[in-house]
Amino acid sequence: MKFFGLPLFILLSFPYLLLANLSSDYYSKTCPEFEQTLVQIVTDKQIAAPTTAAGTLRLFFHDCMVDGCDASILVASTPRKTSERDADINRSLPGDAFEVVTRVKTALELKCPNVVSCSDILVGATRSLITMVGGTKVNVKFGRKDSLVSDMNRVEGKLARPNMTMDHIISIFESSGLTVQEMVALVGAHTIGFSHCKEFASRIFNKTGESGPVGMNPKYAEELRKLCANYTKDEEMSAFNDVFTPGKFDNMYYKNLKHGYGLLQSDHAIAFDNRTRSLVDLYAANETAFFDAFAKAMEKVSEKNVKTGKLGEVRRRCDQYNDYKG
Ligand code: HEM
Ligand SMILES: *[C@@H]1O[C@H](CO)[C@@H](O)[C@H](O)[C@H]1NC(C)=O
Ligand SMILES: *[C@@H]1O[C@H](CO)[C@@H](O)[C@H](O)[C@H]1NC(C)=O
Ligand SMILES: *[C@@H]1O[C@H](CO)[C@@H](O)[C@H](O)[C@H]1NC(C)=O
Ligand SMILES: *[C@@H]1O[C@H](CO)[C@@H](O)[C@H](O)[C@H]1NC(C)=O
Ligand SMILES: *[C@@H]1O[C@H](CO)[C@@H](O)[C@H](O)[C@H]1NC(C)=O
Ligand SMILES: *[C@@H]1O[C@H](CO)[C@@H](O)[C@H](O)[C@H]1NC(C)=O
Ligand SMILES: CC(=O)N[C@H]1CO[C@H](CO)[C@@H](O)[C@@H]1O
Repeated sequence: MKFFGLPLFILLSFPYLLLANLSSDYYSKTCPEFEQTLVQIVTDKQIAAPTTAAGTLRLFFHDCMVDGCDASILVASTPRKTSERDADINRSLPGDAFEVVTRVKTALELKCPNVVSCSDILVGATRSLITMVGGTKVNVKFGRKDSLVSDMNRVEGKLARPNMTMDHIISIFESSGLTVQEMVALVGAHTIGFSHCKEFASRIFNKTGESGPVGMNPKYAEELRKLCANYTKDEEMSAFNDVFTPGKFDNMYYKNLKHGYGLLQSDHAIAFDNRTRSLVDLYAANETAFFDAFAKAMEKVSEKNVKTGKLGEVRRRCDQYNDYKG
């Protein structure tokens, strides 16, 4: 039976084009080498550049919070349009994370051209890197398409900043459909990686509270002041987010917060706000509880709002739309 020349079953299945339709074995027939190639390249990269894991996890989060995981953050700006990755908040996203995605994409284009999306590569790489640095297994699915849009102006208000109030931060997560509990679990990502001095300078240089600057452990604050002494001249100066186990994905982040070793104002605040404190206590006491909550929340972030079917494309180059004309 035909209707305007289209088989009826295509019309009837149209609503499914609008629904996320992801699966764990999405590429098993179209690109059987997908998993093995991705894991190999990501592993090599992490060994050569150990900051890759944290950088990639942050890149994943920033991509997915703005219109779903769709690789919109990977698109380069053009003279006519400033893309997401050049929004102010993205300026410190690290080159290693972009590079690991590009390397996987280049390898996969040789093995199965035009099949694997850049957004799936970023999600898969993030999943593998988390376990590589000691973290939990996250069961991510595949089948996302890459966005046809990337706009700097779509970023504002979708990502929290360290100097925001807890009300504001919670409302940002809630407007993305994430609960307070999911927020506290996700911020546990700050168990790895680092922050530039300017992100916490006002805590260590300006305000002084009872036990050191704004609740910070005084010795810790002193060390940070030394480390960041020149930060206005040298913008690269940074400190580990988790001062005790900086490269390991564990629950040390939450333990730190209780004792004034939270680096960002927002980190410190979640250990003392009524709505979040009991969750921080739970994750500090029970790493399994943290890992379970983190994995569930990350799976949710990786699936919400994604584009499948005709709502996106499989980009040939992660930094350009396929119809890019220069
Ligand atoms: C309250 C919400 C959050 C705020 C205010 C926040 C803010 C920040 C800031 C300011 C930095 C330092 C960036 C730099 O100086 O280069 C940072 C780093 C980082 N953030 Fe967050 N973040 C939040 C939540 C998250 C979440 C939910 C994730 C992931 C699930 C995440 C993952 C990371 C990672 C891995 C780094 C280290 C990046 C690196 O070492 O290159 N953050 N965050
Ligand atoms: C959705 O997934 C199912 C099961 O894998 C598949 O049969 C169907 O063709 C998919 N639909 C679309 C629109 O991708
Ligand atoms: C928070 O930080 C941003 C950028 O770092 C700055 O533009 C803004 O004025 C700050 N807000 C407050 C309330 O300090
Ligand atoms: C400290 O406060 C002063 C005045 O409010 C401001 O000009 C300066 O930039 C602040 N310094 C830091 C490190 O935040
Ligand atoms: C800061 O800069 C001064 C002069 O440029 C230099 O003597 C000092 O060693 C620097 N300190 C740090 C911690 O980099
Ligand atoms: C926390 O909750 C208690 C009791 O509900 C209340 O008295 C207190 O003001 C709250 N503190 C903050 C910082 O909201
Ligand atoms: C830690 O959390 C896990 C997962 O929620 C739970 O099964 C376990 O009983 C908890 N352990 C303790 C000691 O409370
Ligand atoms: C990694 C990356 O693309 N960073 C860009 C973020 O934005 C600044 C400012 O526009 C660019 O210079 C960086 O290249």
